[in-house]
Amino acid sequence: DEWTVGDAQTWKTAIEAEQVDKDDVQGVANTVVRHVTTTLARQAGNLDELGAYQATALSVRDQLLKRWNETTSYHTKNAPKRVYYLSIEWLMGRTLDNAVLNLDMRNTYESATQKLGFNFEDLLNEERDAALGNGGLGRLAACYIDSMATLNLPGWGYGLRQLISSTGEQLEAPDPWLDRENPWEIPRLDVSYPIRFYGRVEAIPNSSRAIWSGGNECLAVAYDVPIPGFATKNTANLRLWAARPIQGFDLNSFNAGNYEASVASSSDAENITRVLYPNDNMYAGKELRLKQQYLWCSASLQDILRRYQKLNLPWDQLPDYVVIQMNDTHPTISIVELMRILIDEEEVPYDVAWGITTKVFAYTNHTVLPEALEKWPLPLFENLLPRHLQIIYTINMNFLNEVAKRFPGDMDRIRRMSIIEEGTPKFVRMAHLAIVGSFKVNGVAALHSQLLQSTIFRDLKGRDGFTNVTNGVTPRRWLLQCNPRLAQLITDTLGSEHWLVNLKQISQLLPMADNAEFRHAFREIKIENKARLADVLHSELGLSVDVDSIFTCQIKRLHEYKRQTLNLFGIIHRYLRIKKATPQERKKIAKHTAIFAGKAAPGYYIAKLVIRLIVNVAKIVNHDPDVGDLLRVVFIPDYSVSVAEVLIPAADVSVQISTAGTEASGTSNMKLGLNGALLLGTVDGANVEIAEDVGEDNAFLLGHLAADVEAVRYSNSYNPTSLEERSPELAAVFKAIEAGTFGDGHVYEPLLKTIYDHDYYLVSNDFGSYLAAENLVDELWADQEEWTKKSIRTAFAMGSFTSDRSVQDYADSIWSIEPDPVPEN
Ligand code: B1H
Repeated sequence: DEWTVGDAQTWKTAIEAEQVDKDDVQGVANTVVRHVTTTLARQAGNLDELGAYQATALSVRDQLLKRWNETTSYHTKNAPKRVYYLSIEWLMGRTLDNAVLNLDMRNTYESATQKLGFNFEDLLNEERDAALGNGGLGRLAACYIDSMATLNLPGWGYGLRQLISSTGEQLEAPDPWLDRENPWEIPRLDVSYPIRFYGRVEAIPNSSRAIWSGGNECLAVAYDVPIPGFATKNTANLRLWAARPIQGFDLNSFNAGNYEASVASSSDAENITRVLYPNDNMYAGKELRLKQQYLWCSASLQDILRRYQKLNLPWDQLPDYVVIQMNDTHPTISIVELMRILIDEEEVPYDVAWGITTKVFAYTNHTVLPEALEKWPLPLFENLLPRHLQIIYTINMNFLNEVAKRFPGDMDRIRRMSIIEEGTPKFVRMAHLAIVGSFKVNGVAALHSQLLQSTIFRDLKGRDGFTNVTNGVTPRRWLLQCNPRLAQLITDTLGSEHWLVNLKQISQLLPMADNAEFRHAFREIKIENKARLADVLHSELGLSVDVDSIFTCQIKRLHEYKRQTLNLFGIIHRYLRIKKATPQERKKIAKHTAIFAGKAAPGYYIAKLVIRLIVNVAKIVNHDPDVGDLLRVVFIPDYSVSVAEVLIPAADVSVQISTAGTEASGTSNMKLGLNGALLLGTVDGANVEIAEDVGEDNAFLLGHLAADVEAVRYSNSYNPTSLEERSPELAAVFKAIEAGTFGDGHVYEPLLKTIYDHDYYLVSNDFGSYLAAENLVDELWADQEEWTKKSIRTAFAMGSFTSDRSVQDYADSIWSIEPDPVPEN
């Protein structure tokens, strides 16, 4: 057996000696203390909570790595077809709690750390979030790799190891999340690949090959993050790449006394992967970003191909062993990189290489917003990746020839479909390249996938090339971990924990909506979660909120299309109503706590203004004696996965009010629904499927439909009516803002002007409908039993929105891969 060196029995005994039984509290304590004394070189007397967290994390990591080793060696021997999920963002959040839950060792670790003198919850709070992402797209990747491991699907994730994420309004300094040792990543200094930028290309006569040389080279070095599945030995791997200089430290410069020069090449290279671009749904054509994308894609492909080459099979069988899922267009250059490696380095003929490549890649689109679609200025692209541009020209020529055959003389169609956009400068359209190079393209919710085919990609892929895979979220983090009491109630009522890997089963609990005792238990849990959030708001922000008020939650990136404004203007409308009401009338007004959380991209001026207005409205409303406890407005700074874990279980209402046709899916709608929040939303993204499953009686739908948006938008621009005519209520709200009710009235002019003028996102057109839906919310709240029924019906109708279902859909309809569980010995 090639996997054995030396004496097999010695190895086996040594590995088994490290084994800790999952219920063995003393055994776990031993491993924690071993890390305290020998890894951290500390003792009981000088161990603070951070140290105790680190030692605990290292002990858990040992458990994960054992399983990781077993998984990789088993899969190496078995050589199943694997999926590689390429995502430039991985919004993982914290790991410790999730890991001990997946290992079924939470109680054991809780007891062991307790016995060592620490409170486990406090240790959990020492961990920094791994925030290698901005919003839904990055968090989706994190949920998917959790499900891949849980479903025993052979697969790895590939990403970039960004050191800092540039953030929005709230944190002025970038967030250096890696300034402490990160116990969850394993540097693999031996796994590295050379990456070239710039340089020149020489054609090789009488072949499609070329030699790309010169320019700059650096190294991509691997860092591995083990990803445990729930209740399985299978442990997936997330491999993150960091840029390093190829020669490292320049000793000659150092010895010559030039210290700066000796480290310059080193820090230049390291800068390539240093920052996470902070945009969400917004393309910013920066050269450094294209460098990041190429480094990540090239390193991942070299890694994947090296693994394949160990099988000693011909290249044309690659698609039987490898499928690469592209999370949006950010990894599209990997299509061209595979072509380049096959043609230039492996001497595979062009047509054969193209046949292989187009059986390996699949592309997920996450947005129809034009400002988010990647298109690289051709001169920038050509300068950085000259050989890749040549290959793109060939791909495009072959593609357009086919189009011309199918639609003779249709030059306009050819112009629309081309991978190269004409103009000065020209652009490389990455979505077109991704579609042409993939065997499957999918959208992320039913409505979104329809819109892709009927609008932005109408011309590009007919037939069976398009499909839908509706997004999902992992119920381990988004229910078991964040809402342990609700999870326990479900387990107790169903009599098993199996729902955690088969979420459909919670639908068996739907009839419990009619059980008064169950409703009581369910409501108590919601109130307890609200109280936990209220405590945090009080201690962190000095704010008191009433747990008997309706907690409405809009938690997502700040973006005009998501319409935090609609919510905010609704709050101002409510405030004006309270101010006008008599004390008698006030008694009838439902109490609201409006919670916002989310970041704005640093350069997104209007989004920053919205945050400013929310914060200033909060300052006035929260301290106005006329308001009393009828209304609170909360903006939570530094939104993160960990903050979401506290907010989501406490929400009564899930606010999902994007302009119809703009939000591809949304995923906070799923997390909030699963935790019993009623949907207050537009007919957009996955809201459509959620409303269908929970039943329209149990949700509050509002606003214009996607099919009508274009006409209303057109009319806003070309047959303009006054705001007063479109919405008298909104006109009154604007007057209050302009009068300086919330301070610096003139500051908000640019924000208000977007709505006065074109109102591209239909805020004024949907405002009346929004207020009407809110009135229904308030009415229902007055009947707590009815409310709880709908809340229960919502939570237990969410069985489809698990990432296990999504990933299974991908495995069946796109990846064609099978589970390959590591045998229990
Ligand atoms: C989503 C993005 C996105 N769609 C470009 N598109 C980015 C686009 O840095 N960039 O250039 C970053 C992010 N993110 C979101 O994906 C959608 O808006 C959500 O509706 C969806 O739920 C989520 C996951 O599919």
